[in-house]
Amino acid sequence: MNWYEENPAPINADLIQSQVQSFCSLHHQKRSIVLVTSGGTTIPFEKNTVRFIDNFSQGTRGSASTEYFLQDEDMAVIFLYRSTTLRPFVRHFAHTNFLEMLQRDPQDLSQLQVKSEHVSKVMTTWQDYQKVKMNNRLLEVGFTTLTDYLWYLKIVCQTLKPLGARALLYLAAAVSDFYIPRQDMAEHKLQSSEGAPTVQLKMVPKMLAPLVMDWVPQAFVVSFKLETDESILLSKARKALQTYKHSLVVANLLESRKERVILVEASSEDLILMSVEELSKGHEIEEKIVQNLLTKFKKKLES
Ligand code: PAZ
Repeated sequence: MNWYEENPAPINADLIQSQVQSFCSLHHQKRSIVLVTSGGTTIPFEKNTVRFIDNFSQGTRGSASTEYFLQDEDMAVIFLYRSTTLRPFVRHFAHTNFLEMLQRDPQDLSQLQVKSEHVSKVMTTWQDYQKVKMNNRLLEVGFTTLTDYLWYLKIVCQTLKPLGARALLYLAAAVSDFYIPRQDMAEHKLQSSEGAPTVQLKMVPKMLAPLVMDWVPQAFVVSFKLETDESILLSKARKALQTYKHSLVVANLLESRKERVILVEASSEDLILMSVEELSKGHEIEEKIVQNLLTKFKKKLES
């Protein structure tokens, strides 16, 4: 039995399918479509979930990259993201209490206005967002569990297949390698009175294999490799490329992921670095990653 037979689709799978289908039909003739995955998946312990295994990913990479892809008007983005993590545009206010950004309008006390110190940032972000919204170039699909993520990933990929080489996959989500099969999950909240549970995790099948071979065989597929031990990072990235034969692996270390990444291709490597000055001015490494990838993607498309 394959993983999809063992794990039933989420109840809203048909709705997601029809949203993705309409989005792809809208852009099919004129644009390339990028699937950006972002944030981490959860592994629930119980069917009525109270506890779950999670991971660190905040969705900075995915949400920031989405904004840079959207700066190119030839691109539309499907943003498949962990529901509680950062989203493009609104991320700029994620650490601000929005009630503290507002005040009464002195001319009309029944109205609220944005405080002067926030106006410039709110205005530029709002304008960037409006530009994208006007052409409907962003579709956001939220997931929580590994099961949601793997089902939506398949649905999106199969819908992108007809775009051929005009589909770009940017798989930055931190997807669990282990899961608890549904039949082994408790129905209700695990009870401490029954003692510490023994949980046997199973390996999640590597979906990059069917994705590259069957779901989107002509797409430009970029996967990410995260490690904490620098000595194994490049060899693991190269191994992934050899195994799955996709376009490129972005290799990064947990500690330095905002300052340094390596784009690994079959016969070359590009080191992308941020200087202290660039970082202090608020520049983001995702801008350089996306520019580099778009150049490669367009070159392949034209060849
Ligand atoms: O989401 P974030 O900005 O906090 O982190 C990004 C990242 C490290 C999850 C991403 O760059 C990445 O490497 N994703 C793949 C992780 C993996 O190897 O499974």
